[in-house]
Amino acid sequence: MDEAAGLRIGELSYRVGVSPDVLRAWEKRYRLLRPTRSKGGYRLYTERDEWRVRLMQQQLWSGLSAAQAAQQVARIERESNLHDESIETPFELSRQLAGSLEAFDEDRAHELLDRLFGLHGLEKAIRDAIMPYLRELGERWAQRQVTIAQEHFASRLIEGRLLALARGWNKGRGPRAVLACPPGEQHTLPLVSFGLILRSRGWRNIYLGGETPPSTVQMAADTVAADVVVMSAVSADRFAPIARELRALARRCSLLLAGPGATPEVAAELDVQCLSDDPATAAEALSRRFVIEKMPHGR
Ligand code: B12
Repeated sequence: MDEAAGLRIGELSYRVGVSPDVLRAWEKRYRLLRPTRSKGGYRLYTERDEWRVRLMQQQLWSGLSAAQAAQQVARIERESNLHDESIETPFELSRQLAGSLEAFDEDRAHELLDRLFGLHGLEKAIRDAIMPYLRELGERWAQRQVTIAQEHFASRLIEGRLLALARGWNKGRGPRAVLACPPGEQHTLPLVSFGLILRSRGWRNIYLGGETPPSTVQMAADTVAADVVVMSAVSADRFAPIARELRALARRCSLLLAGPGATPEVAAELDVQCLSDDPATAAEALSRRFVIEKMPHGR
């Protein structure tokens, strides 16, 4: 992690979806952040500070009080003995994770996921370790190098971890996203990952999961006055049979399709926008389109 101080409070606040007031309070009460000062007296934060805030958020979402969460952050930082040269990269951790999951070693897999999230934060963990690992798992499954049992064990364990982080992701004041997969689609992991990154940027999620008919997605979107509805699928075949309903949905709300099934042909045919990036990049790009609140460059 880069230790050079550079982020002003407004930028840090934007990146993590936590208001400047709360960041200052965490600094004062828990010494969570250790900004230096610019010549003009502005607080300057490092990427390590950003990492601490993201970790703090994860602890809060798992139900801890702010004081307990800050203690956890300090403990993880101490135990991890954070030196850039000594920590494993997301790639290295994903290799070890693959080994433990294929050996059905649940405890070790959880330890490695703790380490991955703790050391690298949610966004890097998802983009640089979990997504590449899942892709490779699929390839190895297709080549019969891993069994269905191993693939199911691995994906269920990761799903459990991601959904545990999702607790309370509907709270707050940010824009609202309704997240669902169309009928026939059970591949929910990238959608949950996308929701988690949106959450880390202050969004609220209403998660409907796999196999959800568009009519009911519409009902949820109307009920919560959703800012966007995101539906993802691995194959365009999942969108084709419900084309009429999707067009109707797109007329009533801001519908975005995602995943390998959201091809340019599908976008053109349905006249709907598609998210073509990976979940972390797509969530970041989408949240940049929604300014949660004007954040002054406070001191
Ligand atoms: C885990 C997994 C499962 C789990 C899913 C658990 C869960 N809760 O999600 C289970 C066991 C249920 C499952 C079942 C099946 N699976 Co499966 N599965 C996978 C695996 C290994 C990972 C899926 C995943 O999370 N992908 C996420 C990333 C890794 O996928 P990606 O393609 O790289 O996506 C990139 C972008 O498209 C984008 N993206 C993708 N989705 C989204 C969503 C959003 C919102 C955004 C913004 C971006 C985005 O970001 C990614 C990273 O850059 C994949 C392998 C793979 N390559 O995906 C197979 C895979 C998707 N499965 C496959 C198959 C064939 C099946 C089954 C038919 C197997 C069977 N015979 O039962 C069933 C079908 C279930 C159904 N009806 O949907 C095939 C799909 C082939 C196809 N194109 O149709 C794959 C590709 C495996 C393979 N190599 O053949 N599977």
